[in-house]
Amino acid sequence: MRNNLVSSMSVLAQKALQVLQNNWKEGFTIPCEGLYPFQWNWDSGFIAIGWAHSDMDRAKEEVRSLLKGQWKNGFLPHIVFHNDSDTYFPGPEVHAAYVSDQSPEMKTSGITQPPVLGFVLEEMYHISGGDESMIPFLSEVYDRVFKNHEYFYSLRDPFQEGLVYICHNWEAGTDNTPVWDFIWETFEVPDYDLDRRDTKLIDASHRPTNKEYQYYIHLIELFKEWKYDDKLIAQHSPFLVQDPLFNSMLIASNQSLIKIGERLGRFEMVARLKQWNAKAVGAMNNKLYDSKQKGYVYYDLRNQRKLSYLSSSSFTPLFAGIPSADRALEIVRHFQGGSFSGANSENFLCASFDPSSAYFNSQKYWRGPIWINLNWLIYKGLVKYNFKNEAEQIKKDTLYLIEKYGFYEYFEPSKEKNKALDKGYGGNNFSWSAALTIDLLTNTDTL
Ligand code: 2M8
Repeated sequence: MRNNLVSSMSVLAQKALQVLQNNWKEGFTIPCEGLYPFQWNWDSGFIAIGWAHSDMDRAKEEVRSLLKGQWKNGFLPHIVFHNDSDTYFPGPEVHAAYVSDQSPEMKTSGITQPPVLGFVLEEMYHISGGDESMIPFLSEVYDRVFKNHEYFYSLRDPFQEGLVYICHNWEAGTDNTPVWDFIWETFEVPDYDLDRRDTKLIDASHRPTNKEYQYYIHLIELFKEWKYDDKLIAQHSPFLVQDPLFNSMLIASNQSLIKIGERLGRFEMVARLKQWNAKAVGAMNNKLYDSKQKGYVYYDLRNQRKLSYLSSSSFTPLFAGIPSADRALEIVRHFQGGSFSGANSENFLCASFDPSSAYFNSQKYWRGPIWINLNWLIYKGLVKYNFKNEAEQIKKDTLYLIEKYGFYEYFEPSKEKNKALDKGYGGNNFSWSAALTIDLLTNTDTL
């Protein structure tokens, strides 16, 4: 096992590891002290990759802890509340997952997040150098991750298209991307009492507005009324979107589960994964690719319309090997003197929303700033398609920002604006920024 790589790690990697160690809470890693004090679903996936480089046992424990929150029907919640904390809103009492007859003993939320676990298992195995001692662990968790995919394809794809829907902006992970503005326009919400803690901890102008939070809470209230029943949600939820990032993560995870399943001899599951996956890749290319925008976009399933906006999510199909080589070339032009790089490379890669759009805001959460997990996914995608220069560029930009400011949650894309800054945005000592820095510094990708 290639463990304890840390002794040969750079100073930056060692600082990153220190962030993970400080955020470790006996069995799982919180994303950020105060701001996010519980276990988050896709955060834990990226964090496990970081741990895998120095402490594979912790990486395994991270995954096992997340799976403790799995529901009977295979659903994996976006937050697992192993612990108590009063620094976050909305907590377990607002989510009230217990109203569902599918929820477990453990307190969890009732919405999910991008399904990264399948490919995280493959990354962990790869980081171990294909070590035999990983096999019992992979075998232990495999069926549960498969069950999560089965849940998606049987309960989140009402027209059996191969694309699954998300029913809440928090499921996307890209909480307040301007794309959701067009969904909020389609329904009204009452005034809820908001007990926000985030805006007490972080500059409120960098976070979603209270009006947006009214929508976020309203959707949770509806789901509770429907006891988190997937059929009722599919029939009535005003938010029902086929998201390019979410489906790309599921497809990448399908592919990893296929490889791992073949190694483990789970041939029936592998056959089903292959069927789902072939349909999913076809549907991504036929339905979600926008040839005018030259990128993968969003489909509003409730209102039957394409939402043709580019965000960093639009490039994540590269990670899952979804586009053809020609299409990949078309996509990558956004990084070569295109809107994301700026005509003369004015921006660091990669803004979370199209910098040429009127909705772009370089400081506000998922409406423009750079996020390290998206950069990591795009970097890996560029490597996969052999775009060496662009892959080097995004890696260089990522490490530059981290090295200059520290392990912030998000960063300013404009090079000009960065000249006047002395920090990143959002929370500091943020776990996935640290974990993926370790991976970028020690990864074995061949460029
Ligand atoms: C952010 O989302 C949470 C809700 O899940 C929040 O703002 O309260 C997002 O950036 C999400 O992608 C991330 O998983 C979570 C924890 O880091 O924070």
